Formats: sequence, structure tokens, C-alpha cells
Amino acid sequence: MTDWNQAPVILTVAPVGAEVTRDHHPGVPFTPEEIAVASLEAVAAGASVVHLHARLDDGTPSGDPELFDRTIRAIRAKADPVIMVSTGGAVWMTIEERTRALEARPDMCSLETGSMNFGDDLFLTSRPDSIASAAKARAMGIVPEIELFDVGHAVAAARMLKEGHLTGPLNVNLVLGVPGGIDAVPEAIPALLRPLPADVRWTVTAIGRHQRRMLAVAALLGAHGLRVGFEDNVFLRKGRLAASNAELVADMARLVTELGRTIANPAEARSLLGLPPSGAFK
Ligand code: KMH
Ligand code: ZN
Repeated sequence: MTDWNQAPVILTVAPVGAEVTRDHHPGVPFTPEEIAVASLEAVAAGASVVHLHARLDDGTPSGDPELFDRTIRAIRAKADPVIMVSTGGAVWMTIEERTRALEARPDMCSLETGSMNFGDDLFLTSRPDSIASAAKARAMGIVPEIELFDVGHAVAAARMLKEGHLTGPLNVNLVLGVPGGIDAVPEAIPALLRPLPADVRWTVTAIGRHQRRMLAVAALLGAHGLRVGFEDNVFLRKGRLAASNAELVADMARLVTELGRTIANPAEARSLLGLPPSGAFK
């Protein structure tokens, strides 16, 4: 067992997501170029993983691999973060549309292992769809990060691992505070980790006002990773919008440094996440 603060923290930026709009924040990036710039600024501020969704120019979420490809190329031209595409997409997308992003050849992809209420919507991922998505990612050498919105998703991931649909050690993201999922309280963290093997590598995401507090808790509990960005939260403090995704990353980097952790650079993040060194896919 390593000490809680021995390994550097992997900071993930999720610059856009599928739900946030310019009514929430006028600076939400939409185009591949805007998303790439926001990602690169966040990397300069300390992010080593970029979790990507794609949008059309008018902000509509899209699964078009061409949009992902343009974003990834623009990022990789200037920096070398771990690139993760979403296969969660938007609640209304089919699983086919959600998994087209894999064609853009990222390092990692998000992967859902179950369904849930997502606000007032249904966010559906059947077990066969989850297994098929995991197989598609594995065939392309893309490493999944399992998104755990509730305890049943962790139980399902453990079952998929046992059955050989996933390979260990697992990388998971504990997503706290989505209405319909587990709530953003400290007790949620051990509850989500409980069904999983001890060697799991875990990141924490918390929605809206819960982000800063819960990520501080997670940092002190020894989380391998922490995620910030406009996908989850647009506020730096109560009533004060963040200037940019990068400002959220810089704020979190400062906070976790104050708490006694160091920040992983992209090469360290690749190693900690079990990814091949940079350039192996290119
Ligand atoms: N937009 C949510 C419905 C993921 O990226 O895998 C799903 C989501 C999770 O954002
Ligand atoms: Zn996402």
C-alpha cells in the first residue's frame, strides 16, 4: 500500500461535455479549434488528461469522428496530454453514435457500464452495449476509463472484469452529484470503490458547487486523479464564473499542492494510467 500522497495527482480537464451551454458560461468552447485551445491552456495549467466531447458550431453535441479528429490533431500538434474521448456522448445519442469517436484514435475513452436517470432524462447503456463498446476499444488499443455514476455501475464493471470483458487494473472515474446518480458526499467514495479490486486507479469528478470540496476530500483520501472543467462546473467560487477551463485547473493544482500532493505531468500520467509511452500509437 502506497502512502496517500506518494504518487502525483493526475488532473483531467473536461472542457465542454454535452450539457453545458453558453447560457451557463459564454466561453464554453464548441468548435474543434476552440476546444483545442481550451485544452492546451488547461494542459499548460497542469492538466495531463483531456476528456473530449464534440459539438457542432452551434453547440449541438455530436459524435462525428471528424470533429474529434480535428480537435485531437490540434492538441497533439502542440502538446502531449493523454487524450480521452467520451463514449457517453449525450443522453439522446445511440450507442453507435457514441462510439464513433473511437475512430479518432485517442489514448483512452470513457465507458459506461450501466444506465441511470440523468436529470430529467434517461441515460441508457445496456450490458451488451457496454461489453461491445469495451471490445471495440480494446481492438483499437484504446484504454477505457469506466464512468461510475452509481454503485451498480461499479458492480457491473467488476463483473465485466471478472468475465474478461475488461482488463485490469481498471481506471475508473467516480462521478458524484449528477441528479439521478450517487450524491456528492464523502461517503460516496468508499461506496463506489467497495465493489472493485484494490489495484483500481480512481479519479473523482463532482458536479457544480460540489466540485472543489469533494475533489479536496478525494485528494486527501489518495485519489489517483481529479477532474475539473466546464463539463462539470463553470464556477470558480460561489457566484463567480471561472474565466476559463485553465483557471479551474490552476485553482485545483494550487489547492492539491497546498494539501501536500504533487501534480503529474503527461509522461507520469501515462505511466500511472498504464498507457504506452507517448507516440506509441502514432
Ligand atoms: N453527457 C453525459 C450523458 C461520458 O463522457 O462518458 C455522459 C457523459 C459521460 O458525459
Ligand atoms: Zn463526458
